[in-house]
Amino acid sequence: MSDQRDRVPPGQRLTTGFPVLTYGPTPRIDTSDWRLRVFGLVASEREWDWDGFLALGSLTMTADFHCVTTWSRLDNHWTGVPSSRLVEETAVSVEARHVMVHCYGGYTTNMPLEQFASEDSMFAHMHDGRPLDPEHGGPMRLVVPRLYAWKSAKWVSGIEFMARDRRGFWESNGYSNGADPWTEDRYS
Ligand SMILES: Nc1nc2c(c(=O)[nH]1)N[C@H]1C(S)=C(S)[C@@H](COP(=O)(O)O)O[C@H]1N2
Ligand SMILES: [Mo]
Repeated sequence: MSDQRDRVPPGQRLTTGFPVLTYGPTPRIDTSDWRLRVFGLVASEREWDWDGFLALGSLTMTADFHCVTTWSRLDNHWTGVPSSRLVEETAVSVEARHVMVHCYGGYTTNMPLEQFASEDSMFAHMHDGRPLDPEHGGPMRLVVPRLYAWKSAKWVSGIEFMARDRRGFWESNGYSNGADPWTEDRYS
């Protein structure tokens, strides 16, 4: 196992708690009402319901979580569907290079398709062995451990594939577009 210090990006401090960072109210979505819509540069739009989406295959990954406000939480156990599975199941146009993630409540965040589909990126419905609390994005959130946590969209409702980049909520309100914690790409 690598030294814990090697896993804390510059300017970050460790927390063992799990702070809640939300802009605006917490949406409450029952799993029976939950839908995930896939649209944009795809051969045909698609919508998954809860059971259909989980049938893509759930697994548990361990990942660190770095918030731009300087707290990091190591060794989170996330259970859910790898983002790469969604990409495999979708006829994505070869022109698609970027993704916009849409959420219940209106939050958005953007990232390159490559980051979205990276091997440690996933749709998580459990954290540390328990169903994800609404405050932390339950019933389903995105987790993109390689980027600052504002890219880990809570209450995810849609994935839009795009040829050109567009900025999401925080990316249009002072945070960086790239969000690499290792280069401290925090603000723009
Ligand atoms: N929909 C939505 N997703 C969101 C946010 C938000 O306000 N709305 N906040 C982001 C930010 S800034 C961070 S640090 C993480 C925090 O996740 P947590 O509240 O589970 O710790 O969620 C991200 N995802
Ligand atoms: Mo954050």
